[in-house]
Amino acid sequence: MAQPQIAALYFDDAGRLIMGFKDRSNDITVWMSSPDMLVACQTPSGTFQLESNGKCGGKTGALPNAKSNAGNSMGIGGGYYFQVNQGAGGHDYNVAYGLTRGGPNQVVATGMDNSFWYEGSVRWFDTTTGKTIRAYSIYNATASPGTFSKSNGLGSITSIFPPSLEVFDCGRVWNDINGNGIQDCNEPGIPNIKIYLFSQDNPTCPISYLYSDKDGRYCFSVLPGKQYSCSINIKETQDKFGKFNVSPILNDPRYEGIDSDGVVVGGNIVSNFQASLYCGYSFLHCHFGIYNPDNCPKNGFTTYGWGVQKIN
Ligand SMILES: [Ca+2]
Ligand SMILES: [Ca+2]
Ligand SMILES: [Ca+2]
Repeated sequence: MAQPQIAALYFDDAGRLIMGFKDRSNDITVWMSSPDMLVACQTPSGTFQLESNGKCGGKTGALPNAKSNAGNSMGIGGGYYFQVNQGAGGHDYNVAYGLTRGGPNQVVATGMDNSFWYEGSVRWFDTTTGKTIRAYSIYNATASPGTFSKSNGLGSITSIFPPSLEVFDCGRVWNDINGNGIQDCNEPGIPNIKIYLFSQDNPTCPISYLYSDKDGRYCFSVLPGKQYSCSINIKETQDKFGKFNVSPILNDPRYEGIDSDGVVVGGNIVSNFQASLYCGYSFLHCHFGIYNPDNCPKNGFTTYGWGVQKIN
């Protein structure tokens, strides 16, 4: 007696739920039973609706109004979204014991007898059309049905992706015209400022440095989770900008991506941080706001000044 199990689940690029079914009876009996693959699509209310007559989520797949090799109607509602059959003279269903992402808008499935009898195979499908893209034979065991040859001989399948993307910590040196410690929309970046990156293990010798671009921006490549400091040198910055005050640092999470991060340590403005644990770009740690105090007389801000007027 058939004992079907959901053996694999995969949400494809469009959010469809693709399910692979294997038959447990294949593991414990001497006859064979074919695997199956079905898809369910999300409805506007958020539930999933199983394919019917080869249609799912408004799309028609590969085998609407499908007929089995014996001439019978097959599939839920009389069809199949995916091209699960082997073709004339072959099996009506030959995937999927296991399945996973096989590329953009593709699912790859383990199955049997793709091109020959007694074969274990993998097969790719276009998830937007349900059609077979390509297939490979993994083994061919010329034995009778009910042996390993076509009885759950292949299990799950897993995608292998390249190593994670790099981690970058990006910042900006900007003219904080109103001295509030936030990058407001009218405040320009300052180009050509040298920014240093240190490991906190060795705060005397920079790992690298670079120069801010025309918009004051820069990005350091960093290792996930490692402790770093980014800094600008007061003298070097003064040579480019003239006298300046350093913007106040804020502790408001709403502004963490656009606030000023540096404090004065010796002759530098320094921000200590831990690099993100996740790949991609972080904008939280290396922003340096400076402003000309003559243009921005403000009461109440701490001034770190050197070569600057005292703000009263
Ligand atoms: Ca500002
Ligand atoms: Ca902050
Ligand atoms: Ca910040």
